[in-house]
Amino acid sequence: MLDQLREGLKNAIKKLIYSDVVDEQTIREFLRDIQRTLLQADVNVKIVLEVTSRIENEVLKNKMPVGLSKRDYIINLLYNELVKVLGEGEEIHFPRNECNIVLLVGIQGSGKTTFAAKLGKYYYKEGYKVGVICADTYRPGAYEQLKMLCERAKLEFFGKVNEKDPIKIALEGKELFQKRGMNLIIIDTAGRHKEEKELIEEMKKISENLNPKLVLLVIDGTIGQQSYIQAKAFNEATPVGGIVITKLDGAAKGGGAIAAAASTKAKILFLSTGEGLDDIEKFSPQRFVGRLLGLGDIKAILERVKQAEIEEDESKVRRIMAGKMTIDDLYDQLLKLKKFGSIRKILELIPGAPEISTIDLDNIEDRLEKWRFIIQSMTKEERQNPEIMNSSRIKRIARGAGVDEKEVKEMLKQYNDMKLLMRRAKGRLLRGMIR
Ligand SMILES: Nc1nc2c(ncn2[C@@H]2O[C@H](COP(=O)(O)OP(=O)(O)OP(=O)(O)O)[C@@H](O)[C@H]2O)c(=O)[nH]1
Ligand SMILES: [Mg+2]
Repeated sequence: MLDQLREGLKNAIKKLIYSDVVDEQTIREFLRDIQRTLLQADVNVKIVLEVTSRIENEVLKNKMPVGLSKRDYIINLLYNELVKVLGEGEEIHFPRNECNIVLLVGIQGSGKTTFAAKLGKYYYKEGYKVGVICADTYRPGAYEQLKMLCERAKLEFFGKVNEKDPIKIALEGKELFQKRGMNLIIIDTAGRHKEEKELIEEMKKISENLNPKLVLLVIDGTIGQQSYIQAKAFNEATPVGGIVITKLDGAAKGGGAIAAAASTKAKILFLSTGEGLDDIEKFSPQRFVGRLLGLGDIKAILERVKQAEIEEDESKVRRIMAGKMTIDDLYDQLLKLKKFGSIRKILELIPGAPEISTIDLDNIEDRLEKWRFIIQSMTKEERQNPEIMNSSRIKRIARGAGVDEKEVKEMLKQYNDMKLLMRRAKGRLLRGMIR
């Protein structure tokens, strides 16, 4: 389901995972990818911008938790934001000793009638005594359709072919089912009317007269943008307690789901994923977003990436040993020091490298944090060719990083020492490797 949205999100994530460095530019690009994907999936612009700007603020302003890679951190933020939009609220509960009334509303063709039977069957299997009422007096054939579905689902059904007042039918049905000791009554309503305004007005009246425990707004998952407006209109007439998204099996873009949930603050409670009576599932935002982001796949990707990083590391080490080291390489190696011990390993490879003592490997962790800011304040060109560094550049970088110029110089010295060391060791090292 929601193939396009899922593909888009997955591709954005993949790109992030496979990018060389996760810098501000990578992050902005990632957020743009996410925006494009959500917009293509018909998520409302306002919501898209809210989601991405919250992620951006978190990533760019907050300090990242230790022990988490930036990539994981960002993916995690995206996951949390999407879950938040889809709503985390309390579960619905129908007390068994009460007569719970559920009113289904929504525009024509959204899937109300089908869902009435599905929902009935769902709770029937949970041991509820379920009665279903057809209060759609507008659509020809609505009565027959629901009656047939209820027969298939083995549910009690009530309706009146010749009665034109839906409130009368609903009240009569309610009374009958109450007498029979039902503890769940599901009311199907009309979806078409001369005008949407009249439809909404009718829903309001039914709701006032029946006093339902829950008003469920049924939304077609394939309609996109409109669902935002629709959900709002229904919600203003009769406060929607929950949302059902249907037709998620087909070409649904899914953005409607996200939009509708966000516009009413009502929780999505059920998904409908096919025409069969058992194609219904209880909605869990965590599971839904997990599926959208393909979290299973992502874990595998992360594993593969780790492997790729090790391999890439080896080629980098070779480059460094050839004396072609950039500031990025230096920083990368220092970062990996904790994980792989690369630098130490390289140094150990060098027979009797007396220069080791000039590189202070001890307080490296404290300084790394500062260096991160310094390196982030450097331009790409400066990182690739630190030779171009001069005092005005150093001044600018120090200001940008919020450190003393001394520290910038110190980092550059460290870089030069390291590079020199590598160059000097190159001949010996290569001979050593050949041996
Ligand atoms: N593929 C798919 N089709 C569905 C789903 N739910 C409903 N449908 C189909 O959508 C069409 C409309 O469904 P109904 O249940 O009649 O919709 P409704 O909201 O009652 O429509 P009105 O009574 O006209 O307002 C029917 O052909 C259903 O079989 C679903 O989850 N997946
Ligand atoms: Mg119907």
